[in-house]
Amino acid sequence: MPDQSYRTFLKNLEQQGELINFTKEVDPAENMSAIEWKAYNELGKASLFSNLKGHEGWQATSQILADRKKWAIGLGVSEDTILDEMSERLRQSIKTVEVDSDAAPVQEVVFEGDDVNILDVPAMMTSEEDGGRYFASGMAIVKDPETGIRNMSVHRQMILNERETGFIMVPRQAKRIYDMYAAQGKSMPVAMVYGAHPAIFYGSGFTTTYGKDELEIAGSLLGEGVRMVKCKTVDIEVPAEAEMVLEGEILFDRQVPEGPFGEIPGTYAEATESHVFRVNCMTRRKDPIFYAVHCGYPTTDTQGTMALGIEIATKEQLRNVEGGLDLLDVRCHASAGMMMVVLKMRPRVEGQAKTALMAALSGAYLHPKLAIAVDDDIDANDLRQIMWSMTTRVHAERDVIMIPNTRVFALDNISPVVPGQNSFHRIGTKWMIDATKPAVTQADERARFARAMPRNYDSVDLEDFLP
Ligand SMILES: Cc1cc2nc3c(=O)[nH]c(=O)nc-3n(C[C@H](O)[C@H](O)[C@H](O)COP(=O)(O)O)c2cc1C
Ligand SMILES: [Mn+2]
Repeated sequence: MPDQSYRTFLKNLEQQGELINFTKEVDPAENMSAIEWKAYNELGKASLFSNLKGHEGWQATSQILADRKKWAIGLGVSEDTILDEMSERLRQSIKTVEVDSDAAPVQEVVFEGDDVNILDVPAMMTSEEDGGRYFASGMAIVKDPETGIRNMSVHRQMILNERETGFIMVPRQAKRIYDMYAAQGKSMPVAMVYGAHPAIFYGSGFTTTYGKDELEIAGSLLGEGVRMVKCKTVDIEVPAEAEMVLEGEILFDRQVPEGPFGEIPGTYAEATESHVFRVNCMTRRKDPIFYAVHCGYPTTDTQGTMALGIEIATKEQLRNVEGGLDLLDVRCHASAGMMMVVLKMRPRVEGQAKTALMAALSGAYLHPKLAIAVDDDIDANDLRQIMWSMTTRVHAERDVIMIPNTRVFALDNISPVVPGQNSFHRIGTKWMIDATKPAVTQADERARFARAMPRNYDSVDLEDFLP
């Protein structure tokens, strides 16, 4: 029976030297964010904090899924083949299974009503201008009131008081379901799940067609059904091996001021009005580990998670273009705040890179607005090589193309908000850069665009000569 817990994944990260266990006292309201951000961006490591000021009995983690290496550990796949391996698994769909409460560690401890106090949870003050402490790792499980079909997605929550948080819904599937409840004058029942297996977190951040249960997507990544347990106070099931669940509702009749918040592009979402999540019950493990997702300036888990979703969806999207391309890699760079995607490809004919780029800008996700195609001799994960291609292989007049007045990512501050709409509807310019060499028509000219690499680059091993 494969493990479905969050904590075993953390152990695996630690065993593989990917995680730092911080034992000195850290304060989630003051310095935890800077520590975990630096631990990842300067040392490449995930963080576990076990000495948290004011949060006795809790541990917290951050930056555990910020790159492909950590995702590969989480999903038990090889980093080199992760996109294809995941696409393959995602073609299946594995139903959840239900277990009893006593087989569900997430219900070891239960607090109901006024005994609930979410201020106990070691949520961070993340970015400098944030409006408060946030939960950013909560996976909302809700049900379509007509069909009962589940939806699971991640939503940021500014902590308001012991039993309430904000709840931000970009107009996607959870919002569509909320609108159905609200139209009947009802609040939307919801179970918020924190700290689950990476396959489950991946499912929550992944965009597919409406009506597809993200928990079955998680099952396909796990290779078995996610074990679920019935909630205590709402008619919703939750992953039994999670760390914490907050059961409650999104109120239909109240909005509150929320934000600002450092968001996925690395800029702030302005203070706005937010829906309200009211907690009626908290269940958790007896020794809970909180997943303190860092959302803000890259690189963080937020970009790392969405990147992997965008990469896989883009690869799928390109599958049918011109009957199949020689596509070698797809990279959605965290450093560009999810808004840039790089295609590494071998164009077979002139113009093919541009066809691919158009498709890459019209996929399941709105985030990418800049798409760049590079050749097979370029590492699509290396920004230096990408920049080099953009100067030596791009004749801008011919190879840079802009498509104005297109719909772009809701949080892309540089793109104007559609007049009369809320700030999540933006119109911007998508652009593409064909940084591949001129293709076969000029085969005799290819040497002109080759990388002038050092003599015997491949056979010389620096190690042999180091003092
Ligand atoms: C860490 C993290 C935080 C997120 N925060 C939000 C949020 O506050 N609001 C939102 O609408 N989407 C947020 N998302 C994106 C959604 O989870 C994602 O788009 C998801 O696929 C939507 O689910 P759906 O396809 O069922 O609508 C977040 C994603 C991640 C990984
Ligand atoms: Mn969905």
